[in-house]
Amino acid sequence: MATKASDLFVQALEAEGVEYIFGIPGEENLDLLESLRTSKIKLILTRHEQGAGFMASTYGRLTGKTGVCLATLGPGATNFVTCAAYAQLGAMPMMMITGQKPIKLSKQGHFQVVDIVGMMRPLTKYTEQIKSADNIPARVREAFRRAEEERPGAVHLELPEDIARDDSDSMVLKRSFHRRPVADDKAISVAVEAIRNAKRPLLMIGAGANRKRTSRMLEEFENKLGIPFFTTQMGKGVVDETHGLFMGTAALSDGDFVHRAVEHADVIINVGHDVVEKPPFFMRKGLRTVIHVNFSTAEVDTVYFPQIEVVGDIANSIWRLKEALEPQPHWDFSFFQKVQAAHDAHILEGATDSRFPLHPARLVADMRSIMPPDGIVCLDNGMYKIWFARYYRCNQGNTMLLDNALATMGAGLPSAMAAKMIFPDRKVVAVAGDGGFMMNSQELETAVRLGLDLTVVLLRDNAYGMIKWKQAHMGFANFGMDMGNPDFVKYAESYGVTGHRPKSAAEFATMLKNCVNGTGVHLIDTPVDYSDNHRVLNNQIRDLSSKLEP
Ligand SMILES: Cc1ncc(C[n+]2csc(CCOP(=O)(O)OP(=O)(O)O)c2C)c(N)n1
Repeated sequence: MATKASDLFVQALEAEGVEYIFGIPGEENLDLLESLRTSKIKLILTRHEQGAGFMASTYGRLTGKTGVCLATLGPGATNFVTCAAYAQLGAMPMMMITGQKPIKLSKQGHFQVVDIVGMMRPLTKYTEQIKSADNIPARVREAFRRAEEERPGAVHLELPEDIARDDSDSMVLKRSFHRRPVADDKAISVAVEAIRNAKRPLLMIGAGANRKRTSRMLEEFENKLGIPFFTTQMGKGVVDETHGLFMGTAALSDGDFVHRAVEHADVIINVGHDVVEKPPFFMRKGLRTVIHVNFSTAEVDTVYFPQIEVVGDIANSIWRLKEALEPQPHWDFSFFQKVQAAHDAHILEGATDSRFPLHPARLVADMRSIMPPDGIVCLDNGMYKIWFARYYRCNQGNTMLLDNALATMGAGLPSAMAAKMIFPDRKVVAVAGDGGFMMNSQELETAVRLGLDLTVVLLRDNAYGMIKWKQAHMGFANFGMDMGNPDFVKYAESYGVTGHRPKSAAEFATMLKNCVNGTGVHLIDTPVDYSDNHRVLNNQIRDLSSKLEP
């Protein structure tokens, strides 16, 4: 019996295991919406397509399954642009569904018509208009396959109104089971040889290692071999950062403690890094060997051209490297230990600073002591990201959701909402600046409507702080950075969110604890003191790290 195309589309989504669709429909999606109404899939209505796209991306990031979002044609679809880039650069499996005017015969000319498939081409792994109802099962299956396959990313399907209304005899295609290919034996033995012969090997963990199974393999590798490790921002938590071999997170462009260790290493085992995430500049011709351990070959760049590549499932590669290697008596980690001790002493500074407005290091220390090991902190994009990346120690992967790929503002709150929906039993906090928060603050209404237990920490400096810091660092006068703000407590309350405003650092810590352990949506509006940015993040680090001698 023939099936209506929009029903077939929804059945295909169900066959992929889709639980939620985040979005805002338009009239061109109404057939699809009607098919969704009677399906098992839950529609999560948001207040801006950007909120929906960020939520779908975070769903993909945290589950490894494609997060799905929906918008209408034209203006709805164009609002997805930033989210497409966010998922694509951040390697998050995410699918956008958009509507379109009838393609066979439209009475409305070009009203609201934009070439969305063309617009999505540079932003996605796969973008197609569905031109026939019969193609729906294959298009949907292919979109999911591409979104989830390493390296994961964004995909897009456009379902025109008239096609959605057609009938088809096609049948939904089931997901097929496959395993990732593993690295070649020769590549493993070349890498083993290089690591065995190294004098000062160092391990770097990047975003691509933040996958199921890889954490356990890396932890076993570390425990057996004792090679010091550091992470990129998006590799945080893959191995517990309270591990005795953790050297820190590369959060600044240069001059940090971690960079001194990198300069000193003769072999770097680079697990899951990709050039989208600003790496420490470790390529030095003839000075050290870089071993690229990843799902795919290295994208060649002026900052990255590894000499050895181990390409295949990362967890399997790490396991085989671990099995083939034994700790070597000639490995010398003494300088790394010096760097680690200096770094550890340095990041204690500020943790108990009682100044108010709040010192960022104190904020991070309080957050760490209040959040349980599996608690999730979702950062928007701003100055505090550097402080969190350097100072916050993650115990598990994906417990600090930050975006060091597109590095967009506006994703903190929607990401936290998706995290809470996926893990209702875990504590979730969003941290945002007054700039980034206001880019998607309307999603507070969605959070309240969904009945989420969530805390938003809003850092108020009445400025685009991070750029202000860079502007000052470049010796420019303060210009174009300062703005005013609404009364955030009243603003929160108008959404049904409980608003708080501390008057001291101690009060902030108590408030944060109560909010995290409470129910409902809470917003803590706290002023932040960024006056130490320059002293600590520029001068002090450079001073202290440059004094370290091998
Ligand atoms: C969508 C977007 N617009 C602009 C930028 C550039 N940018 C990066 S950080 C930043 C300032 C962020 O200000 P705020 O959210 O208030 O946080 P703060 O740095 O003050 O803590 C800006 C404008 C960006 N990354 N993303």
